[in-house]
Amino acid sequence: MKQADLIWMNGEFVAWEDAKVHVLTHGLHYGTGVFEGIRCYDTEIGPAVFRHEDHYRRLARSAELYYMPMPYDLAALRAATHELIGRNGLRSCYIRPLAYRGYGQMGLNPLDAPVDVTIAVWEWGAYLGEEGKSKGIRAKVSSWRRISPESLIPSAKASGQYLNSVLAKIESTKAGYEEAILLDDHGRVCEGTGENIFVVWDGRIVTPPAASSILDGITRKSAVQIARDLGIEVIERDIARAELYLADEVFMTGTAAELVPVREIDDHPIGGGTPGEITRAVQTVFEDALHGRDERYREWLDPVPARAGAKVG
Ligand code: PPE
Repeated sequence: MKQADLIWMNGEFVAWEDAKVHVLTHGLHYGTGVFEGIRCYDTEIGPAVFRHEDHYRRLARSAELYYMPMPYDLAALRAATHELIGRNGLRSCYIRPLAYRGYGQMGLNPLDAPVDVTIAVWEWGAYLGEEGKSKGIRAKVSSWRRISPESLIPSAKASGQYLNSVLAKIESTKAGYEEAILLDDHGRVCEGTGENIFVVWDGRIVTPPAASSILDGITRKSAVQIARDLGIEVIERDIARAELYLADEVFMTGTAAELVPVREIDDHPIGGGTPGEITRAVQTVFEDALHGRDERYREWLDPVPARAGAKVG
């Protein structure tokens, strides 16, 4: 990975190489952490964070679901992120806030362990490759099922929950695919390992409902709004596995991945095996929105204040 200079840890800016934790950190053993993935873009109005507050609101909800009191509020985390981007001298970056049960208490009851909060930023290019974004990726339906709401909380972005995604990712990578698609216990399509999924038939976009076993992605919400603004109908309903293979178009969305067309699933070419018209239309407006080129979506951008932009040290 590409290193930056400073990482924010519990209110302090520390050197990248000094941002360390004790080996008996609770979250390291039991996955008791919640996190976010956010991106800052070099936009027409300067460096700006995409849907900044929405991400920190989701972090707070994930923390609440795991009984984790957040020692910093949204305003403090937002300001810390701005300052961190500025002090690292970055114009565009990925932002990774993490709140986790720290050192001091072992055993499964985390309630007496401290809650530590860190924010890291670094330059992270196209998550599924530049070619994936332009030509589309190949995906495989995973043999691993998406975590169910009967045993975990699909809508929470919690560290331990990602073991499920990690298994699916390893399986699809070893099989030679760029991404996995996970189904739920009933065989309904859920999402990728780190992306939501959209399917197009007959000019309409279909995506699994927010209350299904998915992470209710912020990019997902953005894509839905953009599609509707383009006059494209978007329906939230369950999707069967076989429907994927017969789709005209499929695409995935996520902060890290952005909007990526899917050109093949389980060796079935999707549409003509190249990104379709609707995917392209939504992707183009989405990229414009991210970079501040579309006035309609300016409210999604939170500019990094100029004073935070001065590289210190
Ligand atoms: N589903 C999952 C399981 C998921 O992890 C993500 C984000 C999404 C959907 C899309 O959500 P949103 O980013 O709000 O549109 N995955 C994050 C972590 C990726 C990683 O490798 O780490 C991300 O994209 O930042």
